[in-house]
Amino acid sequence: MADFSDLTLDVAKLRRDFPILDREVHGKPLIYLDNAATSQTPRQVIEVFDDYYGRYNANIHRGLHTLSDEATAAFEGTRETVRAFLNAADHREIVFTRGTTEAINLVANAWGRANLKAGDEVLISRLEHHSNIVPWQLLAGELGFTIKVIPVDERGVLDLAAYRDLFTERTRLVAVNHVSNAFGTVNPVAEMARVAHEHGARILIDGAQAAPHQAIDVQAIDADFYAFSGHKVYGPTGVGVLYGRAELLEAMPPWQGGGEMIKTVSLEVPTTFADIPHKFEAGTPAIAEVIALGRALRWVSAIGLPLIGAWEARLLEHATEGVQGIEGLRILGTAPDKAGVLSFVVDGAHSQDIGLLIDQLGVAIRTGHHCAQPLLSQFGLDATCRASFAAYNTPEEIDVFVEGLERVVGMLR
Ligand code: 7TS
Repeated sequence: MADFSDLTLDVAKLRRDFPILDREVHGKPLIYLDNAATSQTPRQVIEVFDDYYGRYNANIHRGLHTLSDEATAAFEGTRETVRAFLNAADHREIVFTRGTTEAINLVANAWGRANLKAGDEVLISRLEHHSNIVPWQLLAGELGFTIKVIPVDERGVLDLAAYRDLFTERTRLVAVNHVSNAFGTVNPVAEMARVAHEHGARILIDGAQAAPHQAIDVQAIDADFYAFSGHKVYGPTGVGVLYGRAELLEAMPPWQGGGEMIKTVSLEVPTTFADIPHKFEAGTPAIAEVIALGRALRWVSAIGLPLIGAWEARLLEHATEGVQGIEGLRILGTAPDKAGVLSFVVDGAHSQDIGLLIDQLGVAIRTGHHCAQPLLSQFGLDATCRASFAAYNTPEEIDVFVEGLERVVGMLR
């Protein structure tokens, strides 16, 4: 069994922050191992909604009354929290979106339309989530640029030599995830950024699976764009972040038009736009969700991402050891640098059946293609089972999961 004794995480105390962990599923204590899809929410974050709607619900930036001032201060205060969380140089580089998906679509539509044309090349990887594939395909269909794909090896590791060879003088953008949601591979994004910049290309990093597990430093990575979602980092759904280098955001045209994103609107002379980041935040945003995201990031930072990452790595080690004894089980994704994701298939047992049966034991795992069909197809698969870990998971929960999996597989094979 993996040794947890050197880690100072007080997991019993931390679990008391999560009301949902007290519930039962099918009469069994919930064991929640679908954190890569959505992590659970601590009460400190849930309380933000009561506080906001009970005390200072008002539209922001339109002020001149106390409630609006308070809401605006809390909303804009979160921008500084996010700036610090990503170690961005300037809070104006933080744009609030609905999530990672919307952040990538924003870059595709605003930066992409202004900077990509027929004959240009965009590099993505075979590890991508559909949300970092389809926006580029949609735009390529319109603008006529080419999408080239960085290959992965049998471990789920990107082939960096092939990556370097894919660059030509027409390469404009690399769009790649920091951590793969399907296999857990951690990609060397700082090195990839260095290569991209050497070739005069920009790099967008999908950090949806990285932000919950490791400290992010967009300046150290030298990222041009970095995206993540609130609901995977102990925050609410409906909110996410696009980090963009200030000079790029400033040069980009707006994507969506509406209130909040303008300086002046005229029917006679051209409308002028707000400064960054507000130029990219048309309409009333998810105010309570943004403020709650800030609370979630402070909750995470108080525990510390290095400790959370180390804890999850130990859980992964423990789970990997545990499932290896199960006959017919094959782990997908064996990269040396891996986040807390355990993807597997079992010969003779359908992934969906495993997921349904283990749910009867109170264990929530994910089954399916994980929105990474191109990756799974390389392995001749259309689905895997995936257990993914968070700070509140325990070695005892992993033991229940492994024993349950043994039973379920025994029933199915
Ligand atoms: N990128 C990655 C790497 C992801 O894992 C996900 C969501 C997204 C983008 C999209 O994030 P959203 O918040 O905009 O939806 N991944 C998963 C998953 O693995 N299972 O459910 C959602």
